[in-house]
Amino acid sequence: MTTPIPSPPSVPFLGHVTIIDREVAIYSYNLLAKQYGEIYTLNMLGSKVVVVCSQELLHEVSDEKRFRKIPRAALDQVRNAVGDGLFTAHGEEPNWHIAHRILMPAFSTMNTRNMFDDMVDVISQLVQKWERFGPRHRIDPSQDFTALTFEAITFCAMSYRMNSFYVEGMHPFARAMADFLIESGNRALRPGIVQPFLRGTNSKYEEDVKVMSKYVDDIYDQRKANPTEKKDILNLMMNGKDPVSGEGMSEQLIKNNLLTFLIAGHETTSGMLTFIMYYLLKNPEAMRKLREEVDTMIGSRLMTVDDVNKLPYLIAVMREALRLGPPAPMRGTAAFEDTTLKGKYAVQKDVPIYCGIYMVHRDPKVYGEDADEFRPERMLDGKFEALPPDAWQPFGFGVRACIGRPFAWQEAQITLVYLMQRFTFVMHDPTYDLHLKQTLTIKPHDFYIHAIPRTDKP
Ligand code: MNH
Repeated sequence: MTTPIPSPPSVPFLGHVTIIDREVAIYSYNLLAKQYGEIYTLNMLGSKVVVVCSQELLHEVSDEKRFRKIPRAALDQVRNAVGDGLFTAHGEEPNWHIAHRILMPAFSTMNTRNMFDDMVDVISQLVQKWERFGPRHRIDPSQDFTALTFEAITFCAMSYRMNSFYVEGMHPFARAMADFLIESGNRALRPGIVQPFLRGTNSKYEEDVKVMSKYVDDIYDQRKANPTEKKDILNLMMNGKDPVSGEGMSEQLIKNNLLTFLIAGHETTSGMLTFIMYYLLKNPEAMRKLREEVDTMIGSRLMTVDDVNKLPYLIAVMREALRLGPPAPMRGTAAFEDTTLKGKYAVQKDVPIYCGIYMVHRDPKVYGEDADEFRPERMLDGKFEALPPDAWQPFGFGVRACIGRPFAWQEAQITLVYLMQRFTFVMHDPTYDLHLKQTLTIKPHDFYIHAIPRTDKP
């Protein structure tokens, strides 16, 4: 016996697209979860999707024997720029397997340690900028963290300086990328027959792809012209051979993956850092504990690579911020065969299942009645390890999980230690309450801070 999956009322033809907020879609999905519970189904322009919102259901659909990633609506549009790069490839595309096998060792925790000095180089640029601006300058942390993470991925992985800290406002690449991602999201919610008429929008979209590709071509050409011995990720892509097929990566595949790393590798990490800054400023006790930990464990000496993963409260802060603010708030999967969830909700094969990570991270059955509160303590002292499976999944799952996790993890730790050692922070507007900006990822919107150089150095 199957039970029908709940569904909100809908309009003919468009189905439910009109009830999804154009600016911050995740607010709508979250609201629908509050109204309809842990599972609901929507009709998006004539195609059915199922949304799952609880740990139990996320755990069930995280079974790789029954389900596999499908690049869902907006992600499929991102293929317009990066094709079969790792992030957007369909699992069955051979190029995913080749790139995955060549690149996995490069992004390991061990190899990421080799990038420590290059990360510090980039983080020092941010520290200098904030020191020079001084306490009265209003900082847009999301913009400066985007410059930081963007510079980190190009410099550490490709030994290429974009010089993001030396351009006024947003870097041209970052701007083109943000606009490209927003329009990719809009396209997914727009009936296909409308698209050809949006001439202005379409030519801007193509222009943005060109701007991004121009940087990728330059990174590639420069390396071709000036080979180095450095074992960075770009060299690995150019020279590495797939241990299984013996094949290397073609020029096109390398470029698709370069652009993939530029896109997937910085918006998410800058979102994480911005969420952390917001939650620490909203929770002074957590800020105090973190500062105390950094002062006790590191003090005023320089951080070294051996300090990475050694600060438990810092790790708990990062986990808790990723719980409440998962930069990638949803991911898409689908069943190989017709199946039922919890033995009662029928789901046909290949029907997109949206995993509502943002909602699962607030599941009251797992996180209790104070699930909406920022409490790093719930991630400390073995409590994180004791969470039920898949209750915390900000980096995706299984073979298609995030390849850049060790990179982001190390980068965020160094950044936070450097900032804690050198500044205290205040919110520009103490009454600010979190609201989100969504492109492909989410991050705090209109959030500003001041960084005050510390005079009380331990
Ligand atoms: Mn990342 C996949 C989140 C940092 C490169 N990343 C994913 C997925 C999530 C994710 C979720 C799975 C998406 C899906 O199932 O469709 N990533 C993050 C977060 C951070 C992050 C929350 C930082 C915080 N990611 C990074 C960094 C890089 C990177 C840094 C690059 C250096 N991520 C990727 C790539 C994939 C991915 C590449 C696709 C992997 C694959 O499918 O083989």
